[in-house]
Amino acid sequence: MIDIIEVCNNSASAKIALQGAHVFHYARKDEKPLLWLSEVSDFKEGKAIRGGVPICWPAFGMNNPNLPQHGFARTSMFKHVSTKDLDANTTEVILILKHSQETLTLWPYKFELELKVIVSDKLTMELSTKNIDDKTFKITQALHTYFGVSHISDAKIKGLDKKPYLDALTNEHLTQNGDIFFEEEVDRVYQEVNSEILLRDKDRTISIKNEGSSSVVVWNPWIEKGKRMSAMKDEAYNDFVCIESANAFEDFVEIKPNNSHTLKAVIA
Ligand code: TA6
Repeated sequence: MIDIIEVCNNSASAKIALQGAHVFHYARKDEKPLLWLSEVSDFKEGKAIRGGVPICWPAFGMNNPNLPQHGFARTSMFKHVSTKDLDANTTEVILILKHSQETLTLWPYKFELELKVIVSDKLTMELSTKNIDDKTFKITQALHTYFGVSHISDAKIKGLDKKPYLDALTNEHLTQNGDIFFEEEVDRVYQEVNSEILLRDKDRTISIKNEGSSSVVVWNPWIEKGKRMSAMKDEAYNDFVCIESANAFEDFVEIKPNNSHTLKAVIA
């Protein structure tokens, strides 16, 4: 089993696995969870939890062929640094991952990766990368958030109109026209994103605001890919949409020695 940190305050509850500093539950008081979690997700060491907010780091996708898909952070054991009630409605949790012999073998740079989670009537996640090496390194990354929806046919995404995107299914570079609906597999990396995104569901609207990032990934596996995904029931594609706060592809981040970069997502 993986150690878990549980947070419950007057505003909301949350659960964070030490493995991957993986926020896998967040629900505001008297509301249904805002994050989707697979019913058949593993909570076994070395296996990424399916759902919640996997941390893709130090590479998004297969940007670095020497690393596993989406990097090694989501299957690495973070250390719990602190949990602090800032007030009756707000709790701050900090977790950290530092380089090790194992990570240096995969990725030859010394780093500190800190996740700060602030649980209130909003879910704030700040992923900070500090370069403690003597050479500059480049990362791509994402907070790969799985949002629960009432039904995929009810879901639509506003705020990416006119944004350029890479269609990962066809490798085409296109421009978004209007809202995003889901009637087939969608796997797109949007660039030049600098404003609020809204996920409209039947009975609620979720707001996503990012800082330190100008790329956003939108993904739903639909039927065929959904059947091929690990730790995911065949019908589960109906229940979630991934809207990922990212530094992906050309939105990569170069960090000099003793410098840091923070990717921040505020979900409300
Ligand atoms: O972010 C979208 C994506 O890259 C999809 O192509 C799909 O592979 C998804 O991530 C899940 O990847 P995972 O490694 O978690 O199975």
